[in-house]
Amino acid sequence: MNQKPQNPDEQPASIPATRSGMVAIVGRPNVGKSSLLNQLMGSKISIISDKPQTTRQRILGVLTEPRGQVIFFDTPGLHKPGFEMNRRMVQSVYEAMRSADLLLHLIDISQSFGKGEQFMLDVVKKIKAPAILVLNKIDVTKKSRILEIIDHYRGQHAYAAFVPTCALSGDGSAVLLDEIFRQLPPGGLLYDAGFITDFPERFMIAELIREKVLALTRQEIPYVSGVIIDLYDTSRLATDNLVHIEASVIVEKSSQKGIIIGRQGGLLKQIGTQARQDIESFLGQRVYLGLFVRTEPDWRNNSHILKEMGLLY
Ligand SMILES: Nc1nc2c(ncn2[C@@H]2O[C@H](COP(=O)(O)OP(=O)(O)OP(=O)(O)O)[C@@H](O)[C@H]2O)c(=O)[nH]1
Ligand SMILES: [Mg+2]
Repeated sequence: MNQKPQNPDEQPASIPATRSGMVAIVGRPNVGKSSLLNQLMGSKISIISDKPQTTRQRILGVLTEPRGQVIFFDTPGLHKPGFEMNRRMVQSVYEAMRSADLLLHLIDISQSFGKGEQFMLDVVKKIKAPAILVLNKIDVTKKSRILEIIDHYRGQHAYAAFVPTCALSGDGSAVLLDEIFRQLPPGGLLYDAGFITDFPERFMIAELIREKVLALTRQEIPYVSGVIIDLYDTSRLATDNLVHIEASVIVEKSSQKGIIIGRQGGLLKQIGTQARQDIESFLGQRVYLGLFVRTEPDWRNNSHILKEMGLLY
């Protein structure tokens, strides 16, 4: 998965890139940004959950086609930050927006327009790069509302285009991709044609575990949980044909630890089984996964832990 960005002078002649650039996918939490990235990429790069604030940092996805290359940045949903972790999350959104050639401003059209949407819109308006308004979740919204919403946004910002999508099914993705290529500046490949993302395997494994924690817990647990990989050992593949992984789910209080472990360890076991299956298909290897739960009070303000999680540099 990881290959070094190529020297732009050494472009393969077989892929004549005509347009390329950075595209930041931005919006409020939970609107479907990561789902859309995965649809556009045709593979799972970014984890998804029904809880807000799932994505905690910028996630890179590089799509290479004969017509060019799109460097997508999936970003955390813009929200009011209460912890160092969240300040860092929000900062990463602004950084992605500032370096983008194009914004995909994603909205959930099944939700009514409120203060949060206005704030997001005001942020988009301040960015010089063109923006496409992506009206997501059309599957759960009346068609008549789509035109209404377009009218509302059109009155407030000069969007380059308006594209309705369903990031669950992929409806609208092809139209959106055409529009993205139309808006991008002419340019060659910025990464190798086979390059997809820049994350080390360890990070993706931690994310896959966190995704299961998010899916299987409720209330404050998704927000107070993080994952650290303690061991990633491929040296025993030759003897037992297993990649050995040990990981800790970090929470803030012992009561939360109890919830994640569950009755007789049931929930942790479920998290571990589901995560292991995903990790095995991601790595294409059989995996031994040892999962632990650790209490670290106030870890979301702890720069040492945030660094370990890759949320702070
Ligand atoms: N019905 C419907 N649900 C969708 C659609 N797109 C995404 N979802 C759901 O919306 C929820 C949030 O999706 P994500 O892709 O994680 O949203 P996000 O914007 O990346 O969220 P954060 O990372 O928390 O900011 C998940 O439960 C998705 O399955 C859609 O087009 N229709
Ligand atoms: Mg996300």
